[in-house]
Amino acid sequence: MKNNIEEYLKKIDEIILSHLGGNHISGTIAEASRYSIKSGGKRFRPYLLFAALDAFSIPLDKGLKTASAIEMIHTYSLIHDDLPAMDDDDLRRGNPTNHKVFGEAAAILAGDNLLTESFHLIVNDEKLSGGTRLELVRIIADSAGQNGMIGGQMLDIEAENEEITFEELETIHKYKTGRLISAPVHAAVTIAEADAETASHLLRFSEYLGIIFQIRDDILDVTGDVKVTGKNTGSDARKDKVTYVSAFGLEGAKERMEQKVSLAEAELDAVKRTIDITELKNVLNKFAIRDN
Ligand code: GRG
Repeated sequence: MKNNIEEYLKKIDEIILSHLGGNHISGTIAEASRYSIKSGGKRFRPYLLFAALDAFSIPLDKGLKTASAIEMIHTYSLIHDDLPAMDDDDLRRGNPTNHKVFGEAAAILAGDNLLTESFHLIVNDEKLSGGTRLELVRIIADSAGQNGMIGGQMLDIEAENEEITFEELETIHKYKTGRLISAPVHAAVTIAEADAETASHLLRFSEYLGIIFQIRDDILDVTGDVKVTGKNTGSDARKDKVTYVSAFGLEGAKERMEQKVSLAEAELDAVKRTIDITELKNVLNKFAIRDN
C-alpha cells in the first residue's frame, strides 16, 4: 500500500461534518444530517474508492471529496430506507434510526439534504479539473438515480408480496445496491484516467463485488450479531423476502459468494501487470465470508 487509507477514511468524516456544520438556515437539518454520519458505518464505498486510486498510485487527496459525496448519498439512502413507508426499521449503525430521533419529516429532509449537498463537494473540488468534476457528477447521478439505486429500490418495493424469480431478484440487487458500489470504482478509474481495458476489468470487478456484498448482507441477516452489524437481524425472514439464503440455504449462499469472489479475482488478475491490485484484493478478502 502506497497510501495510508485509514488516515484518509477519518478525513471523510471531517469533510462531511464540516460541510454540514456551520451557520445554515436550519439547525435541525444540520443536526439530523450529521447524526446519521456520526452514527458510524463501515465507510466501505470510500475505502473502495481509495483502494482503487491506490492501485494507480494516485494521491488519495484527489478522491477525498468524491468519496465523501458517495458516502453522503449512501447515508441518505439508509435514512430513507429505514422510514416507516419503506423498511420501517428502528435501529441502524447501532443507533436509533434518524426518524426515531428527529421525526419523519426531518429524516426525509435530512436524506434529501445529504443527497443534494453531496454534489456541492464534487463541483467545488479544487484538486480535480472542471472536466473530471463534471464527469464524476454524471457518473454518480447516474448510479444513484432512476437507472441506478432509485430505480432498483422502486423495483424492490413493487416486488414485495409478489412471487419473483431469482433472476428478477438479482436485477433488483444489481441496481439497488450494486450501482452505488460500482460508483467508487468508476469514479477512481475516471480520476486516474485509466485506459479503457483496465477500466472495464475494474468495473466488472466492482459489479461482482456488489453481488458479493448483497450475499454477505443476506447471510449476516441470518447469522449476524446485532452488536456487530448495528441493525436488527432476521428482518428478511420476518418480511418474507427472497434472499440468497432463502433461495439457496446458508451453505448454498456461501458457495455462490465463493463463485463470485473467484470471478472478481479473475478480473483483478487480468490487470495485475499494469496496476498494483494489492489493496483491491484486500477489499475482496475483507468482504468474503469464508468459514463462519
Ligand atoms: C430508500 C432511496 C432509497 C434507497 C435505498 C441501498 C438501499 C437503497 C437501501 C439499503 C437497504 C439494504 C439494507 C441493502 C443491503 C445492502 C446494503 C446497502 C447494506 C448497507 O450498507 P453498508 O453495510 O452500511 O455499507 P454501513 O452502515 O456500514 O455504511
